[in-house]
Amino acid sequence: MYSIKMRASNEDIHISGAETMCEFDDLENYLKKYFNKAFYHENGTIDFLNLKIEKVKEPIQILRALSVIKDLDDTLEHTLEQLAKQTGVSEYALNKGFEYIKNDINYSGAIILSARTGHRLDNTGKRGIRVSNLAFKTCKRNGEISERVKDARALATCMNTFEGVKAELCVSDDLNYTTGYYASSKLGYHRIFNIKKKATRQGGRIIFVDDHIDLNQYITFLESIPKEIVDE
Ligand code: PML
Repeated sequence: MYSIKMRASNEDIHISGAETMCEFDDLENYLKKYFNKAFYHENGTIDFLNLKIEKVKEPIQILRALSVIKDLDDTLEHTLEQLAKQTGVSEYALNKGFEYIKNDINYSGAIILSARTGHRLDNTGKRGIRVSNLAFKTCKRNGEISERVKDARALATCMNTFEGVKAELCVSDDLNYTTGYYASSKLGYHRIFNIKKKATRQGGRIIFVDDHIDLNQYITFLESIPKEIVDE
Protein backbone atom coordinates (compact mmCIF):
# COMPACT_ATOMS: atom_id res chain seq x y z
CA MET A 1 0.00 0.00 0.00
CA TYR A 2 1.02 3.61 -0.62
CA SER A 3 -0.06 6.79 1.08
CA ILE A 4 -0.81 9.74 -1.22
CA LYS A 5 -1.38 13.26 0.12
CA MET A 6 -2.28 16.57 -1.48
CA ARG A 7 -2.15 20.05 0.05
CA ALA A 8 -2.75 23.29 -1.85
CA SER A 9 -2.65 26.90 -0.74
CA ASN A 10 -2.49 30.48 -1.90
CA GLU A 11 -0.16 32.92 -0.11
CA ASP A 12 -0.01 30.39 2.71
CA ILE A 13 -3.81 30.26 3.06
CA HIS A 14 -5.16 26.73 2.87
CA ILE A 15 -7.29 26.14 -0.25
CA SER A 16 -7.68 22.39 -0.53
CA GLY A 17 -6.37 19.07 0.78
CA ALA A 18 -6.97 15.34 0.38
CA GLU A 19 -5.33 12.01 1.05
CA THR A 20 -5.80 8.27 0.93
CA MET A 21 -3.88 4.99 0.97
CA CYS A 22 -4.05 2.79 -2.12
CA GLU A 23 -2.32 0.09 -4.13
CA PHE A 24 0.39 1.06 -6.65
CA ASP A 25 -1.98 0.61 -9.62
CA ASP A 26 -4.35 3.30 -8.32
CA LEU A 27 -1.67 5.94 -7.64
CA GLU A 28 -1.83 7.54 -11.09
CA ASN A 29 -5.61 8.01 -10.87
CA TYR A 30 -5.33 9.64 -7.47
CA LEU A 31 -2.53 11.92 -8.70
CA LYS A 32 -4.79 13.19 -11.51
CA LYS A 33 -7.80 13.47 -9.22
CA TYR A 34 -5.91 15.47 -6.56
CA PHE A 35 -4.23 17.66 -9.19
CA ASN A 36 -7.66 18.63 -10.54
CA LYS A 37 -9.13 19.11 -7.09
CA ALA A 38 -6.31 21.51 -6.20
CA PHE A 39 -6.28 23.57 -9.39
CA TYR A 40 -10.06 23.84 -9.91
CA HIS A 41 -11.30 24.62 -6.41
CA GLU A 42 -14.08 27.09 -5.62
CA ASN A 43 -11.99 28.52 -2.79
CA GLY A 44 -9.73 30.13 -5.40
CA THR A 45 -6.53 29.81 -7.40
CA ILE A 46 -3.41 28.32 -5.84
CA ASP A 47 0.28 29.24 -5.82
CA PHE A 48 1.46 26.10 -4.02
CA LEU A 49 0.67 22.41 -4.51
CA ASN A 50 2.28 19.57 -2.58
CA LEU A 51 1.71 15.99 -3.74
CA LYS A 52 3.46 13.38 -1.61
CA ILE A 53 3.67 9.59 -2.05
CA GLU A 54 5.09 7.25 0.60
CA LYS A 55 5.09 3.49 1.02
CA VAL A 56 3.07 2.39 4.09
CA LYS A 57 5.42 0.41 6.30
CA GLU A 58 3.57 0.16 9.62
CA PRO A 59 0.69 -2.27 10.30
CA ILE A 60 -2.75 -0.84 9.41
CA GLN A 61 -5.44 -0.49 12.11
CA ILE A 62 -8.99 -1.34 11.03
CA LEU A 63 -11.77 1.00 12.23
CA ARG A 64 -15.54 0.54 11.87
CA ALA A 65 -17.21 3.45 10.07
CA LEU A 66 -19.70 5.58 12.01
CA SER A 67 -23.28 5.30 10.77
CA VAL A 68 -24.76 8.33 8.97
CA ILE A 69 -27.85 10.13 10.30
CA LYS A 70 -29.51 13.17 8.65
CA ASP A 71 -30.73 15.99 10.87
CA LEU A 72 -33.10 18.85 10.10
CA ASP A 73 -31.73 22.36 9.82
CA ASP A 74 -34.79 24.13 11.20
CA THR A 75 -33.99 22.84 14.66
CA LEU A 76 -30.26 23.50 14.35
CA GLU A 77 -29.57 24.97 17.77
CA HIS A 78 -31.79 22.48 19.48
CA THR A 79 -30.24 19.58 17.55
CA LEU A 80 -26.68 20.56 18.40
CA GLU A 81 -27.49 21.23 22.06
CA GLN A 82 -29.19 17.86 22.33
CA LEU A 83 -26.34 16.03 20.63
CA ALA A 84 -23.80 17.77 22.86
CA LYS A 85 -25.75 16.91 25.98
CA GLN A 86 -26.13 13.27 24.99
CA THR A 87 -22.40 12.95 24.33
CA GLY A 88 -21.14 14.61 27.52
CA VAL A 89 -20.11 17.94 25.94
CA SER A 90 -21.06 21.01 27.98
CA GLU A 91 -22.95 23.88 26.39
CA TYR A 92 -20.03 26.13 27.27
CA ALA A 93 -17.56 23.85 25.43
CA LEU A 94 -19.88 23.68 22.40
CA ASN A 95 -20.05 27.48 22.25
CA LYS A 96 -16.26 27.71 22.61
CA GLY A 97 -16.00 25.33 19.67
CA PHE A 98 -18.11 27.68 17.57
CA GLU A 99 -15.88 30.61 18.59
CA TYR A 100 -12.89 28.78 17.04
CA ILE A 101 -14.93 27.99 13.95
CA LYS A 102 -16.04 31.58 13.50
CA ASN A 103 -12.76 33.37 14.21
CA ASP A 104 -10.58 34.65 11.35
CA ILE A 105 -7.89 31.98 11.74
CA ASN A 106 -7.82 29.33 9.03
CA TYR A 107 -6.65 26.18 10.87
CA SER A 108 -5.52 23.44 8.52
CA GLY A 109 -6.29 20.71 11.07
CA ALA A 110 -8.56 19.99 14.02
CA ILE A 111 -8.51 21.64 17.42
CA ILE A 112 -8.90 19.66 20.64
CA LEU A 113 -11.04 21.12 23.43
CA SER A 114 -11.96 19.86 26.88
CA ALA A 115 -15.57 18.65 26.67
CA ARG A 116 -16.10 20.01 30.18
CA THR A 117 -14.37 23.41 30.30
CA GLY A 118 -13.97 24.23 26.60
CA HIS A 119 -10.25 24.93 27.15
CA ARG A 120 -7.99 24.16 24.22
CA LEU A 121 -5.78 21.15 25.06
CA ASP A 122 -3.52 20.78 22.00
CA ASN A 123 -0.66 23.19 21.44
CA THR A 124 -0.50 23.11 17.66
CA GLY A 125 -1.40 26.78 17.17
CA LYS A 126 -2.75 27.72 13.75
CA ARG A 127 -1.89 24.32 12.29
CA GLY A 128 -4.20 22.12 14.37
CA ILE A 129 -4.08 18.31 14.31
CA ARG A 130 -4.11 16.75 10.83
CA VAL A 131 -5.69 13.33 10.60
CA SER A 132 -3.41 11.43 8.29
CA ASN A 133 -2.59 7.99 6.85
CA LEU A 134 -6.14 6.76 6.31
CA ALA A 135 -8.21 5.07 3.63
CA PHE A 136 -11.89 4.23 3.28
CA LYS A 137 -11.56 0.96 1.40
CA THR A 138 -14.84 -0.86 1.56
CA CYS A 139 -17.43 1.90 1.64
CA LYS A 140 -20.78 0.31 0.71
CA ARG A 141 -22.26 3.74 0.27
CA ASN A 142 -20.00 4.46 -2.73
CA GLY A 143 -22.25 6.04 -5.34
CA GLU A 144 -25.01 6.68 -2.81
CA ILE A 145 -23.35 9.63 -1.13
CA SER A 146 -20.79 12.12 -2.39
CA GLU A 147 -17.04 11.70 -2.25
CA ARG A 148 -16.97 14.62 0.18
CA VAL A 149 -19.29 12.92 2.66
CA LYS A 150 -17.36 9.69 2.30
CA ASP A 151 -14.08 11.48 3.13
CA ALA A 152 -15.66 13.41 6.01
CA ARG A 153 -17.12 10.22 7.46
CA ALA A 154 -13.70 8.55 7.30
CA LEU A 155 -12.08 11.47 9.15
CA ALA A 156 -14.88 11.56 11.72
CA THR A 157 -14.47 7.83 12.32
CA CYS A 158 -10.74 8.25 13.01
CA MET A 159 -11.27 11.22 15.33
CA ASN A 160 -13.95 9.45 17.35
CA THR A 161 -12.40 5.98 17.63
CA PHE A 162 -10.20 6.56 20.66
CA GLU A 163 -10.72 6.20 24.42
CA GLY A 164 -11.74 9.54 25.97
CA VAL A 165 -13.12 11.22 22.82
CA LYS A 166 -16.68 12.50 23.28
CA ALA A 167 -17.50 14.02 19.88
CA GLU A 168 -16.40 16.12 16.92
CA LEU A 169 -18.05 19.16 15.34
CA CYS A 170 -17.25 20.07 11.73
CA VAL A 171 -18.15 23.09 9.62
CA SER A 172 -16.64 23.13 6.12
CA ASP A 173 -14.44 26.13 5.31
CA ASP A 174 -15.43 25.84 1.65
CA LEU A 175 -17.11 29.04 0.50
CA ASN A 176 -20.53 27.68 -0.36
CA TYR A 177 -20.76 24.31 1.35
CA THR A 178 -23.22 24.72 4.18
CA THR A 179 -23.69 21.16 5.50
CA GLY A 180 -21.69 20.27 8.59
CA TYR A 181 -21.79 17.39 11.03
CA TYR A 182 -21.64 16.40 14.66
CA ALA A 183 -20.10 12.94 15.09
CA SER A 184 -19.56 10.66 18.07
CA SER A 185 -18.94 6.97 18.58
CA LYS A 186 -22.07 6.92 20.74
CA LEU A 187 -24.54 8.53 18.30
CA GLY A 188 -22.91 8.23 14.86
CA TYR A 189 -22.31 10.82 12.13
CA HIS A 190 -25.14 13.42 12.23
CA ARG A 191 -25.26 15.53 9.08
CA ILE A 192 -26.50 19.04 9.83
CA PHE A 193 -27.81 21.16 6.97
CA ASN A 194 -27.41 24.96 6.87
CA ILE A 195 -24.93 24.96 9.73
CA LYS A 196 -23.47 28.13 8.20
CA LYS A 197 -24.39 30.81 5.67
CA LYS A 198 -23.09 30.76 2.09
CA ALA A 199 -20.12 32.82 0.86
CA THR A 200 -17.95 32.51 3.95
CA ARG A 201 -14.69 30.68 4.58
CA GLN A 202 -15.51 30.28 8.27
CA GLY A 203 -15.16 26.67 9.28
CA GLY A 204 -13.15 24.12 11.20
CA ARG A 205 -13.06 20.83 13.09
CA ILE A 206 -13.36 20.71 16.86
CA ILE A 207 -12.74 17.53 18.85
CA PHE A 208 -14.25 17.42 22.36
CA VAL A 209 -12.44 15.12 24.77
CA ASP A 210 -12.34 13.97 28.37
CA ASP A 211 -9.72 15.84 30.44
CA HIS A 212 -7.96 12.53 31.20
CA ILE A 213 -7.36 11.49 27.60
CA ASP A 214 -3.80 10.42 26.72
CA LEU A 215 -3.27 13.35 24.36
CA ASN A 216 0.15 12.32 23.01
CA GLN A 217 -1.07 8.86 22.12
CA TYR A 218 -4.23 10.26 20.59
CA ILE A 219 -2.31 12.69 18.38
CA THR A 220 0.08 9.92 17.27
CA PHE A 221 -2.94 7.76 16.44
CA LEU A 222 -4.52 10.53 14.35
CA GLU A 223 -1.41 11.74 12.58
CA SER A 224 0.86 8.73 12.16
CA ILE A 225 -0.80 5.30 12.56
CA PRO A 226 -2.13 3.91 9.23
CA LYS A 227 -5.91 3.44 9.50
CA GLU A 228 -8.36 1.67 7.22
CA ILE A 229 -12.05 2.43 7.70
CA VAL A 230 -14.51 -0.33 6.84
CA ASP A 231 -18.28 -0.16 6.40
CA GLU A 232 -20.10 -3.04 8.06
C1 PML B 1 -15.32 19.56 4.00
O1 PML B 1 -15.22 18.79 3.06
O2 PML B 1 -14.89 20.70 3.91
C2 PML B 1 -15.99 19.13 5.25
C3 PML B 1 -16.99 18.13 4.96
C4 PML B 1 -18.27 18.27 5.68
C5 PML B 1 -19.24 17.26 5.12
C6 PML B 1 -20.55 17.33 5.76
C7 PML B 1 -21.59 16.44 5.05
O3 PML B 1 -22.04 16.81 3.98
O4 PML B 1 -21.92 15.36 5.61
